[in-house]
Amino acid sequence: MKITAARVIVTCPGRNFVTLKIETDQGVYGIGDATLNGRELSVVSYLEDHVIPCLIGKDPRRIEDIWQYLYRGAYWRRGPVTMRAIAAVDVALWDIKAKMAGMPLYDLLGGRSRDGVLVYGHANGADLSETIDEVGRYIDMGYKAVRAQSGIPGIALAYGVGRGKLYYEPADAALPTETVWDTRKYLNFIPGLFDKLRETYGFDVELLHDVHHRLTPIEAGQLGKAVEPHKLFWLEDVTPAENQEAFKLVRQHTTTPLAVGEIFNTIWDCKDLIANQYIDFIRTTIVGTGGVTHLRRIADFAAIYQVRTGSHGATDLSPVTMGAALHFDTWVPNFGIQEYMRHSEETDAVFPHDYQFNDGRLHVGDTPGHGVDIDETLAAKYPYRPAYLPVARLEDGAMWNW
Ligand code: CS2
Ligand code: MG
Repeated sequence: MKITAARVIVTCPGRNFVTLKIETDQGVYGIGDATLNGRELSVVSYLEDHVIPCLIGKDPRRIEDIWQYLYRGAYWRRGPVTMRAIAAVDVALWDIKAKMAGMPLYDLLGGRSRDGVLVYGHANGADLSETIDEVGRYIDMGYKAVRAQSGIPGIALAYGVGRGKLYYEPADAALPTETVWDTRKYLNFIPGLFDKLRETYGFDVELLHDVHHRLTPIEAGQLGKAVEPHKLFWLEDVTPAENQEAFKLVRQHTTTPLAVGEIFNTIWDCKDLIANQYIDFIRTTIVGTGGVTHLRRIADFAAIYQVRTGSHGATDLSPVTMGAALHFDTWVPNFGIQEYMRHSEETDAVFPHDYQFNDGRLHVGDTPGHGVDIDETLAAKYPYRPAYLPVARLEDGAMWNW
């Protein structure tokens, strides 16, 4: 069996997506996602100029060998562009293998561990009262877990707010939007938000919150401590994690569960966080960390330390990643939760899929492969539009983490 062709399809049904389609001499094809929000075209070039020429003629059944070839063989290891390109190839090859086997991907991975995949939705409001109402809206839709992000008094453009309720999308402009951050205002506000949420909805619903890398370790410890009475499912990205050791300090100060990993590329980015049990949930995802082949390694390593998965699932992860992730989640023994920011109707139409939301969980179908396709005719109607993620500055103008 041979790979005969591979193509990159760029489409913008409301937001940009980069998709790889690999074709074989047996007529079976596979689809992988390579979207890197705000830096899409660099992955297109990496695939078209440097990966696809190496794939033609290779046996698509040799997933592991192709993964190692692209990882070790580049000499230049890791990084978001490389690992997304590898992920797209890897997911397309797993799709092909599962189709050839006539099995849904979760079956090929080892079979079902659970009936459905617990997901959390992203409720957001411009202020406290709107955020409370939005969380209620998600609970009414059947969600058992909801992430709450709110506008902060005195902060003009807070992370996670506005630009769409069900379809939140931060990459909003042809050049980066400038936002202003103030840690004091944020820390003064957040515990009160969770007081109100628990008072209104009780303790049965799981609540989550994303700090989006804004705090220092000791500030993160303060926040974790302040929200301990609210029993959060997790606090996410409390501080940047390039220095994994930083989480030791946070951990010393709070029992609020910690999640991190959406910008990690490999197991090396989370090795110490996991082995030292500084975190409770690892948020690496299929598209971010070299596909099913590598995510599986991270999950197995995390299982030894009772760290559970909580894969990133924002709107910039295409339905292809979501489909593959749900098969992974259906199988992986140490599953925690899956993020699920819904895609727009335009996006869903370009990527026909068989997963469905029901009673707080997503359920994969039994279509052989990962169950997601691309309608290329429709995709061609939505040309690429440059879109950047925002940047953040402090009130004195200095750059901060967005
Ligand atoms: C986020 C994302 O989903 C999340 O938890 O942190 O909204 C993130 O900002 C985007 O994926 C960036 O593209
Ligand atoms: Mg996040």
